[in-house]
Amino acid sequence: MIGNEEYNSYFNSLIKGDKAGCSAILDTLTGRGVDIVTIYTGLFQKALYQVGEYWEMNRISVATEHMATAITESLMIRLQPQLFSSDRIGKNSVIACVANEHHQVGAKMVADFFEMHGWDGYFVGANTPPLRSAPFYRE
Ligand code: B12
Repeated sequence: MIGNEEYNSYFNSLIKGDKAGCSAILDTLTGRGVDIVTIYTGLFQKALYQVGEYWEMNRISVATEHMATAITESLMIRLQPQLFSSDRIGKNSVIACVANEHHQVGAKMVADFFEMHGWDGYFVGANTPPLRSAPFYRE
């Protein structure tokens, strides 16, 4: 559970570019045992949706929106060790954003949810050309 006050404090830190402040709130949440799905959707996703609204209303610049996304991606990386703690179940998933799709945070979250459930989730990234155009790897 993430309280309103905690969320607001995170959001304000995020749009000010206060990485340390965001990181401290994340530490408080993980220390309290808040699960990754709640953190991803109830903190990171919620805040990025609000960033989108602020951008649409011209309350923040494109630069601020980029910065908020970069901070979010760095915080997601900090949670990676927890994602790999579950037993592997021998299944693979490949998650890619189609060509010209530059929004990659949501798709990366999906790949991370697979990891959490024991899959090997390969996240290929934004703006991926059709995979049929080349093999993954050729000897
Ligand atoms: C950050 C951002 C960007 C960044 C992305 C950088 C990055 N590293 O990803 C950049 C600067 C590239 C960008 C560009 C643009 N953006 Co933008 N962007 C955003 C913003 C603020 C956050 C996106 C995000 O990460 N959300 C958080 C994630 C976690 O949420 P999510 O993507 O919805 O993902 C969840 C679910 O949807 C689902 N999901 C997502 N993918 C998948 C895939 C599968 C397989 C499954 C099962 C589920 C799933 O699971 C996820 C986890 O719950 C949004 C605001 C918003 N409402 O999202 C605008 C937003 C999406 N952008 C918008 C726009 C207009 C643009 C641009 C056209 C702006 C422009 N004029 O250039 C370009 C388009 C670029 C392109 N060709 O793709 C609009 C889209 C409006 C619309 N209705 O289409 C939004 C909504 C902003 C707004 N309020 O107007 N953007």
